[in-house]
Amino acid sequence: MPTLIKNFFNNKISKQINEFFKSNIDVIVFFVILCIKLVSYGKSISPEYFDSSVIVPIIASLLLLFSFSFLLKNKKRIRYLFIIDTIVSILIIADLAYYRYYKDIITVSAVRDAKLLIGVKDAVADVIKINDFLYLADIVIFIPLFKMYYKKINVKVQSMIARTVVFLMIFTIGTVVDAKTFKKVSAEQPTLLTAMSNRIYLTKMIGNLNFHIVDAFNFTSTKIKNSKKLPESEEKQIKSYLESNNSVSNKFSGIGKGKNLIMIQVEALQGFAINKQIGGKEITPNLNKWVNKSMYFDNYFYQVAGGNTSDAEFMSLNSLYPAQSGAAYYTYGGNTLNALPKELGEKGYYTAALHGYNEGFWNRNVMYKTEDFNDFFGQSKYTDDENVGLGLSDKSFLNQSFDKLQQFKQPYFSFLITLSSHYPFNDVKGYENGMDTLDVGNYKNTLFGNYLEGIHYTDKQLGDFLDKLESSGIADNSIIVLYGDHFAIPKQNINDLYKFEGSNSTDDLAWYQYQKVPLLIHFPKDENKGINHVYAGQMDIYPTIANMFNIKNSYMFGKDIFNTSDRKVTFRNGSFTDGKVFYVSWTNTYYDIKTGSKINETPELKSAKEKSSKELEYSDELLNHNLLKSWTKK
Ligand code: GP9
Ligand code: MN
Repeated sequence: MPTLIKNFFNNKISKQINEFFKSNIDVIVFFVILCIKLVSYGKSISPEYFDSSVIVPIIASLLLLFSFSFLLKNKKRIRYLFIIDTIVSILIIADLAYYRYYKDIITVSAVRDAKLLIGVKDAVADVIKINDFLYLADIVIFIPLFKMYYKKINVKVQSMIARTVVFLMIFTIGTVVDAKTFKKVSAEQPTLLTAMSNRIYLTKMIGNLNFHIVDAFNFTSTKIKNSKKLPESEEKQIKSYLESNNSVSNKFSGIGKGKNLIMIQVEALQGFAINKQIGGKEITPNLNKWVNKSMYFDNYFYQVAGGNTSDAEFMSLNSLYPAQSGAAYYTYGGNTLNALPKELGEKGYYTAALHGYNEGFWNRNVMYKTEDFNDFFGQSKYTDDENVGLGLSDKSFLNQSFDKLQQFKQPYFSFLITLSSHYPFNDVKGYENGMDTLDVGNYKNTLFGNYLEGIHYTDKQLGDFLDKLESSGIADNSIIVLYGDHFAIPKQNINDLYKFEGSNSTDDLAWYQYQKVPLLIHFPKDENKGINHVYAGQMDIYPTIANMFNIKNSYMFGKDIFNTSDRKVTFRNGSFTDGKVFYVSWTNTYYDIKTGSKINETPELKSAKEKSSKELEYSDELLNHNLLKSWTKK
């Protein structure tokens, strides 16, 4: 008897499975095909890119897409599958082409800003390969096949209830698996999903399809957020606030007139490394030498947010605050800006950005057009002859950049961004070239120790570059600005830094005091050298340069660094400091910098706090509503 029941059920189940397959063969075939296409895309963009674990999110994203097909039947369903297949296949072809050119993944904002990539149009034909069209071949073959299948075979359509159950099941599995993947990514790199800094890596983690969904989500949510029109009175308020904010000192006004401007943004150069020793050797001997020949600012803060390096660039070139979330370089790629290169360009300067890494990284290929650089020398303009860490070594980058600088028409503005001293600092190949090594003792093979070695390497390359600027006579006719982009030692490793510094306090104030990056301004013949202790930050460099080069830009939130009255550094999270008091926003606490102790809020401090958040809000409104577009119309 039990066997009879078993057989009965077995037969029933196998019959049902059979029926399920028969009536859903179209969904299954398209599912498998798209899986193959997405995996093959992953493999073909570069072997090192492909990691077999990406199959899980690929399947999850397809499950989500395909689950909806169960709600449809017959012709409607085939049409849905056909549309999905076509869209995904075209996306893959576009991604492949974009990758061949930019070594990056296409985004909605890149498509929106496509007009900025006009020079690239000619290259489109080169980057699309005949084989790519194989991604569309199945559509041509399978559509008529399925039409025939449905005509010939009498497929029993499952009931609406059965199909809804299947839909719910598949949709849930897809969502749960995707949610798990996203959770893992956010735990590893908290801002990666919103800032999308490293798109290749993100695609590797979540799959191509999920990447595009997240990207579209980010794009639309900012669009919606910004679609409200700003009341005219508020626009006026922001405008007049900025116009009155713009008080420059008379010091150094016009000192740069006719001179080149060479600006070097150094990857992860932190202030604590300057003039320090370990194992009897200076960590940054070359920069220390140049600190003594320059005007050196030892209370200069990085103010970056979700856009990291790109935020440092954005602030230094625009004196506008970074985006509330994500990276300004993505969100505001299509804005009108009065960036430093644009203003210097209008004064007859030749302007160029130089960085030996993927052109598409941080959306630089788009943003440098928006900022009006005449040229961008990215990875493809450099000979890839030596690698450290992420890519082209600082040694090779700076050597090749020096040769380029010598060819530039003067006066020029050259903006160089280094790369080798990038997290996690564990590639110290540069030492093979007979460079003096640093003995980091107990810190050997720790993140902190690796950083010291890494920044020691970059210091050497910067020293060689600066020395060449000097010996070639370029420095005599240039103002050189050098600064660090952001922290190197993350919060979780900060104790090693405290230990190294012998710092007893480990509170938020202590942490903030280690968020300084060096700023050096070198004048011809080492003029104006000396240490300046003024509290300032990355928002202030453009106003300072503007004053030195006679640029009139009334729409900057920072202040000329030589204007000593009313100094304040506001951070994206609302924290601020005026050099006497430090306000830490996440605990709503004020510290007296001198004594290190907490102090109560006074009406003055409260209004300073409110002013900082007002400023951040104004900057957001200005960018979200692209106010500079109408304000700068001639
Ligand atoms: C790469 C680089 C690194 O182009 O500038 O950016 P980061 O990860 O430091 O923000
Ligand atoms: Mn960086």
